[in-house]
Amino acid sequence: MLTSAAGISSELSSRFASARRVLVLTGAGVSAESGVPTFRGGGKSAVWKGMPFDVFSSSSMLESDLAAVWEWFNYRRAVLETLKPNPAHQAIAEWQHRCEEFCVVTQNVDGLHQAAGSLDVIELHGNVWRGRCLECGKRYDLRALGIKEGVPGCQQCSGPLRPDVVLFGEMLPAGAFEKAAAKAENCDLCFVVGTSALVYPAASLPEIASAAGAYMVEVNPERTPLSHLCDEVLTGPAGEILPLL
Ligand code: BV8
Ligand code: ZN
Repeated sequence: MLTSAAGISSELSSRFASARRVLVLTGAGVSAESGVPTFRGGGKSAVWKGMPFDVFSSSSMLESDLAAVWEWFNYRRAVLETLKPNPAHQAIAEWQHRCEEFCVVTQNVDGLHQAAGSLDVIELHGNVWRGRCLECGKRYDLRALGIKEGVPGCQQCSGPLRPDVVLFGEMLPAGAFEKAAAKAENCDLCFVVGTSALVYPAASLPEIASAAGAYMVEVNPERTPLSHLCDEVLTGPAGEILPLL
């Protein structure tokens, strides 16, 4: 396993040039340089109103206090409103034109990969800019809805809306994980960028890619439980490292 600081090995350069099927798995770290706070890492864990973020991002909180979950996600969208993709998102968006088959699978809900131009992004955990009716399932673009306080109502059936995001204890969107796992099983080269690799089932995707024989590259300032699986660990910020490729 090669560990290089910001340098790109000749091995990786030639593999990147010849790879036919490339998979990029991202977590909150890919958005860190856009100013989006990560959930973990650097010895800290995100907190909201004095409680760990995953208390508010949970199915039990949704059931017990939907308005509190809306308050938490309204805050998140307000933070994201002014933030832009960073060079890491831009590099990944540019790569898709260089490979025969290319797929971005993200745990992030911020929509920044799409904003940078990435196509067909698999969003394992949903998207903070979408709402969904708990009664009829109708989806809404929350940018268009202009949410204020409290729980927004469905324009179709007046049922309560929820953020269209996968909370802890909830299933992933139907088919999303299966589609991502199939990509992991078939890729030649797999980048794992900016994830602490603690949340499942997303964190099992690099394991699938590695078991299927992909060349594994991790990009993260810190080591993670995946680092030992990787052929190369590029230690540093994604916004500086990915454009080097
Ligand atoms: C499921 C959306 C099964 C919400 C998220 C007990 C009760 C309930 C569930 C569980 C439980 N125990 C285990 C579970 C399963 C649970 C889980 O895995 N928990 C873990 C924490 C133990 N998983 C689930 O609940 C999943 N569902 O299992 O359902 C099921 C089966 C049957 C029936 C019903 C259900 C659902 C998980 C999805 C949860 N939703 N997000 C929201 O955003 O608020 S997960 C949340 O964590 C975010 O989406 C985030 O993306 C994700 C993972 O975090 P990371 O992306 O890795 O980010 P993190 O901050 O952790 O790390 C950042 C990394 O970046 C660090 O390594 C840092 O070093 C690095 N970095 C920093 N700067 C940079 C950088 N890297 C590069 N460049 C930089 N500049
Ligand atoms: Zn409805």
